[in-house]
Amino acid sequence: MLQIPRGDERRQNLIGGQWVAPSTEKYEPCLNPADTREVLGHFPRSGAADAKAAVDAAAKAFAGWAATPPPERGRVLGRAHALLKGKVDLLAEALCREEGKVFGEARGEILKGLNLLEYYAGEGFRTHGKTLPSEARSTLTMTLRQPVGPVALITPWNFPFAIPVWKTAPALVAGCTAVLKPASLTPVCTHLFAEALIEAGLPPGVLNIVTGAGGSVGDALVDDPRIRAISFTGSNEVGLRLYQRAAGRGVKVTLEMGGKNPVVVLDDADLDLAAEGILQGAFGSTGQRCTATSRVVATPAIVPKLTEALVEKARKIRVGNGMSKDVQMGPAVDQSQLETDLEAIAAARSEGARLLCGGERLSSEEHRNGFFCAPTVFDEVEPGTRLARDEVFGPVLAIQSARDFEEALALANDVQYGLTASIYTRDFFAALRFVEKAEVGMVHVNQPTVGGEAQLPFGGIKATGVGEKEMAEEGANFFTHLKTVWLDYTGARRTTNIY
Ligand code: UN1
Repeated sequence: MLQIPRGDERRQNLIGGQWVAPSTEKYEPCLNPADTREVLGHFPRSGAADAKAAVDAAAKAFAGWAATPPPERGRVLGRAHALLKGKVDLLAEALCREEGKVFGEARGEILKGLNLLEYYAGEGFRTHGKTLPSEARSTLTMTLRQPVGPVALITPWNFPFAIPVWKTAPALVAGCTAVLKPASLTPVCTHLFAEALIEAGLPPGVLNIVTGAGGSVGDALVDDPRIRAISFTGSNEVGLRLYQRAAGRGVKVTLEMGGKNPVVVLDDADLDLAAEGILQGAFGSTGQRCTATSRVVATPAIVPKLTEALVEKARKIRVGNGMSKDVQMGPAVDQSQLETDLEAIAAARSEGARLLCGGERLSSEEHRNGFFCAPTVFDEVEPGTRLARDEVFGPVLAIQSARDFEEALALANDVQYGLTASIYTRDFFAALRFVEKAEVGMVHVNQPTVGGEAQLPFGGIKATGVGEKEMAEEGANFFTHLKTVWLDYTGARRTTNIY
């Protein structure tokens, strides 16, 4: 029976199929960032000993789970999907209240997580290697996919349901056991997901959950010699530190980190379509999305009208508690993220960008108990300034002008990140040239920069991504290694030298 935790409720870590108290005996409250008087339970602030106990459980469960036929592993995910499908509104409410995104967006995230569960449930039937020809006669050569072992999954606060699902489901269907560390700020949806998996018949120890700080729990997981792969989504700073630690042990890592995603708008674009898409990308999820639109690069004939439309619409966005029906944008996730947003705004002003709307914390009666920043738009954002290059992870949009398509493309690529990019144009040739030349892992034409689909590989290049893409077949492949097999059925001494 899934329920959103009550304020005074204590949740525990999931280790070896049991909910157990942390060795530290410490807990921290999960607060609603739209109204911090609202508490969604208290969650363990665990330590390294709890991480170790979780790895013990994952290591113990590995042989049995790896030997379970893949279709059977997939069926567990399928049953969890069936259970959660009837709970979309409850899950969306939990998500809205723990992370702050508005109810409609929260619902969208839950549905996306469910699509991923559905997809990976079927992947149990499709996990495959290849048969390939051999140089030798009467020899069958092929590859087998085998689970790498127990793995660590470290997830961020901004997609508290979809990202835990998109790492856990492929790991489990691939035959790995896992220790999942959700972000300390947003553990609720992860717990509800785990409860559904248990009810669906997931054997003890196959998925373990430990909440706590990255510095203690995360590092203990990354350093544990039994953890054979690590999947991380979060900041560049943490991701790269984790990568260095993991490199010392030579284990597989996939990192999905920052973005500074541009939307290029050419003179011939459909203005309304472009404005809508940009607003959705920039202010949806309060801009707290690695795929968020943080830059607009537009050519001369469309810049004035586009800017006017964006500012007019941004001013009208209703900001507030995402559980209220007419609210369109929620809060920053916590005080620290709000400060980051306000610092980025101050830096942009001091570097000469022109503030067109927003730019401040909202502090009226309905905003007083949350971390609300107004939707903010700047133009005259010079290349090389912080707002042109650094990820904010908040509702702050930078508009830049470009002479023509070539300059727009150059500006679009002029950042360290490479997650996603979009172009609005009716010019087929410009669109395809952008698809070819945009230095990103995912590109959209006449669409916002955000989003992803279960069956489509997700991830970035340059400073955004390391390792295999997530979701789709690639997402499950990361959790396997490929074994190459020669089966010789000549029954005689070999004459062909295959070496
Ligand atoms: C989306 O845009 O729907 O952390 C997904 C993030 C990304 C997920 C974005 N890993 O924002």
